[in-house]
Amino acid sequence: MNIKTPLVRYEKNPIITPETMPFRCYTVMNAGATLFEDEVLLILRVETCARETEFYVAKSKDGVNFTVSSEPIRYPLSEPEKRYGKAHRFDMRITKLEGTYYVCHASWLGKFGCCIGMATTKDFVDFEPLPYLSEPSNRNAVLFPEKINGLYARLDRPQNFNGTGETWISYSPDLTFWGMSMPLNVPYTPWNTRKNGAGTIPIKTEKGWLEIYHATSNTCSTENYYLGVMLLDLEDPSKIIAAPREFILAAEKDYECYGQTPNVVFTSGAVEMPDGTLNIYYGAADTRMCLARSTVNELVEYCLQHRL
Ligand code: BMA
Repeated sequence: MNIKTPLVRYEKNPIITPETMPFRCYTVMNAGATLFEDEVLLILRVETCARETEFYVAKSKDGVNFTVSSEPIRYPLSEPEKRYGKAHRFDMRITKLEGTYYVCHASWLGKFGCCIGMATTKDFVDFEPLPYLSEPSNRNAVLFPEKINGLYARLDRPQNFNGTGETWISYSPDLTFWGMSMPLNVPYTPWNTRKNGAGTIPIKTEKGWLEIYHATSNTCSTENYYLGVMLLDLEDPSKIIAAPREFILAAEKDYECYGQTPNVVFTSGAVEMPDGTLNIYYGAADTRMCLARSTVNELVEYCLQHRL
């Protein structure tokens, strides 16, 4: 397949695979991404061949060729983990806010279910967990890069009993107490009827917050993941200004269709490069890391031209 999209896949995808990692592992995927000290920094989700998950930092000057650290990050336990054991943490997102880096991720706390965990870091070596996890079932938390009307704001995706889930927004004065929760009414199209959840950190533009998200729908054999894009109101991001009907990325290349979980494209981070290119990093088939490119302007215009 060669579906037209406002994104351009990097021609040498995938950019990081289990085979190119500096140690033996099963998968490398769903990395959070940010700019740190003039380099693109990814926090990779790495599964060992025992299927245990750790986070590893990878750095790159050009956003394509990455050097992966040999040790996983040091990340102390939150209070619920001290009591019940380390959660299965996965899918890190990285937000720079007021000079500090905040990370949000899923924390699967055994029989209690999937919660949201958060931590701060200044150097991506030492991480300080916020003491408490969210209640289950929730994941795909993405912290906005600035306060909105004086409050921290985050998108997340609570899960319903039947496995479906929609993106919500919540606010907090202190990153501990969250409320004023409101679902985003992402219009249903045949590719996003099962789940949709935030992907990248929202990017502030004059026209609104630009957000690249994932969404799923079932075929007779698999749950397929897609990437979509939307523009949210600057003052009240629970209001969608534009959410084009068409996906911007579907699993169609071999490296997106074959692997641990077939037909998955899943983003947790994008970085605007000094030349204006927007590098969108995404996990493919829950097995390897890939790159697609666009620009913020192009995606904003795409949203506005294809608004419902
Ligand atoms: C979601 C998350 C992602 C994963 C995706 C596809 O629920 O767990 O980490 O990439 O499923 O398996």
